[in-house]
Parts: sequence; structure tokens; C-alpha cells
Amino acid sequence: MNDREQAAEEFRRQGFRIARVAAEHKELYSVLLDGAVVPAEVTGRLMYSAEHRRDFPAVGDWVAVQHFEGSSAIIHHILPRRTVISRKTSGKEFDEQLIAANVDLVFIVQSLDNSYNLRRLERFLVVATESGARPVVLLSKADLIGADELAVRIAEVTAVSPGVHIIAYSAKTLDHVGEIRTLIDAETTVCFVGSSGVGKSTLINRLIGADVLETFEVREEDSKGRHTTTRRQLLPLEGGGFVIDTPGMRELGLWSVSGSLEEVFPEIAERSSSCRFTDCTHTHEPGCAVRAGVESGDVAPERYDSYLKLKKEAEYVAARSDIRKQQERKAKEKQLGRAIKQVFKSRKKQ
Ligand SMILES: Nc1nc2c(ncn2[C@@H]2O[C@H](COP(=O)(O)OP(=O)(O)OP(=O)(O)O)[C@@H](O)[C@H]2O)c(=O)[nH]1
Ligand SMILES: [Mg+2]
Ligand SMILES: [Zn+2]
Repeated sequence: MNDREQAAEEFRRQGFRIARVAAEHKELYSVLLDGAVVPAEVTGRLMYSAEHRRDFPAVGDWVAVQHFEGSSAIIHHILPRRTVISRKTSGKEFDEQLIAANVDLVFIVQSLDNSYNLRRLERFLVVATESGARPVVLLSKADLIGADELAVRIAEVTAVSPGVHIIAYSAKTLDHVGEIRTLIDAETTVCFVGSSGVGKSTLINRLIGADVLETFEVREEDSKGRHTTTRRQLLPLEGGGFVIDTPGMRELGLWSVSGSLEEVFPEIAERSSSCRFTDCTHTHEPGCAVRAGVESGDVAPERYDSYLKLKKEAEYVAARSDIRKQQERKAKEKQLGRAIKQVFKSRKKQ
């Protein structure tokens, strides 16, 4: 039995029911409970004890709820998560945003029209790998290009996605859609990510076999999507398995990164162990094996630039979240100090 099943059993013993978070709208949720979609709220206790975004339920979470017929379910506990897909919140605020929890496969969708972008793909691969789930690259709209161009594109994508399963498909002709379906068995949860207009919702509709999700044409001049999907949503598939649709992301800022850069850029990681300095930044140091690789043509310059950019971003986030942790610790100490003073004061009065 895994952690989650163990926790579920314990919560059931305490009289709770186990549900799965299907959608999130500010502080309101909807959960799947025995096949029905039920509105839900978190308990006040969970809300007030929460310190971080991670302490709140996310789409895909298994939760222990209380539910009385005709009212909202009350979420009391979040069951242990196996994986979490996170990014930095978009905009000025510096915080984590949970895209989804308990995902097994991340389907990174890129379309083979004008919005195709390998650098963006690398970024998605880092975020997906970091989550603990397995990334799969889906190249949509294969019907829009010829066989020769498709072969070139697949070779390019293969070069930036070492060891990753890649499937080119068409939701129009249904070419390779069956192959995608076979990746999702009864125990699997899949999260779709990718820019607006690449065809995430269209593919989910094909997998479900009905037009349950709204889709919309892309702009003709640049193949840009119109942000048709506006919220994350988990849907059960007939015959088992779950899919999570997400809105097209304008930006995908990295949150915590540990180890995934090395997995996504193995040719750079391998070389860096031969650099003269163990803390080599691969930018200006003498004896840098990574730069030597770029000069000899063994490391593609675009890959090198992309790696450095992502690494810098990851380091920035790590430094800022360290500062934030220190600030939070100090604030807590101050609060505690004040509370102790209060106790002494009231004792003196007595
Ligand atoms: N030719 C072709 N068009 C496709 C394919 N898949 C999706 N489309 C079209 O692409 C457009 C955008 O599809 P959506 O499914 O709405 O895209 P999305 O990724 O969900 O976009 P957002 O919800 O905005 O993030 C629609 O007009 C689809 O019909 C495909 O395989 N081939
Ligand atoms: Mg959509
Ligand atoms: Zn180096």
C-alpha cells in the first residue's frame, strides 16, 4: 500500500470520504465524489493553518471530505501527493502556482504550425521533469505539413528531448490518436500543457469521444491561440484514467529546480564534470569543458544558450525563495517574542 492509500484508509476509518479535486475557482473547488461532481470548500482550520500555496488543494489532489446531501463537500485533509507540477505565478507576485497534483504523464503539446518552438519545449520539459511525472511530447496538427517536413521536425524535437517518447498526431485525421490513448490506462492521470491554440482541448475531446471542452480556431497570421480554455479541469475517461486540461500558458516561469536541468540537457551535464573548476558557471572560466564542447561543435550553441538562461532563472528563484524563507522565519520569531512578552506582562499584573 502506498502513502496515499494508507492515508485514505485512515481517513475513512475516521468517517471521511475520499474525493478528487476536479477544478478550482479561487477558494471554491469542485470535487469528484463517487462519480458525481460536487462543489466543495476547505475547512477554516485548513485555511488558517495554511502557510504556503502547497498547503491548499490543487486540481488532481485526493482529499478527505465530509459531505451531506444537498450542500457543499467540506475538504478536511489533502492526501500525500506523489507528484506536483509547479511554476512561478505569472505577473509580479513571487510565489508558487500549483498546476496539478498526482499526475503520472505530462503531455507537452506543440503544434507543427507556425507556433512551433524548441526553446519553449525545453522549458516545458524542465517543468514536467521536475514534477516527478513522465513527460511525453505530442506534436499536433501533423496534417498541416508534408512527410518530409514532418521527418525534419521529429528529428529536431528528438535532439532536444533525449529519452522522451514523441508522438506526432492529427486530431483532424485521427492519425496516431489511438496510440496516444493507449498510454492512458485505468490508473493513469495525464496533464496537458502547452501554448494556447496547440490543440489540447481538441485532443481531449477526441480521447473522450465527445465535444465536452470548448475549442477555438487560431489566428491565421501567426497561428496564435485565443486562450479558449480559462481554467484547469480534471475529467475522468470512460474505462478509467483521468485527463487534466489547462489554459494555454503565456509564460512558464520556473519554480524550484533540482536535477531536471541535468536530465533535459544531458550533453551539457556530462561535460560539466570535466570542467577545471567544480563550481564552473560555463561562461568565462578557463578549462571549461562545456564551452569547449560548443567550440568543437559537439554541443549545439542554441542548447548551450537555452541551458544557461534556464539555469540563471532557476538560481534567481532559489535565491529569492531563500530570502523569503528567512523573512518568514524572522516574522515568526518576532511574533513568538511578542507572545512571550505578553505572557510575562500578564503574569506581572497578577
Ligand atoms: N489541422 C488541425 N487543427 C487542429 C488539430 N488539433 C487542434 N486543431 C485546431 O486548433 C485550434 C485550437 O485548438 P484548441 O483545442 O482550442 O487549442 P488549446 O490548446 O486547447 O487552446 P487554449 O485552450 O487556448 O489553450 C482549433 O481550431 C482546433 O480545431 C490538428 O491536429 N490538426
Ligand atoms: Mg483549450
Ligand atoms: Zn564549465
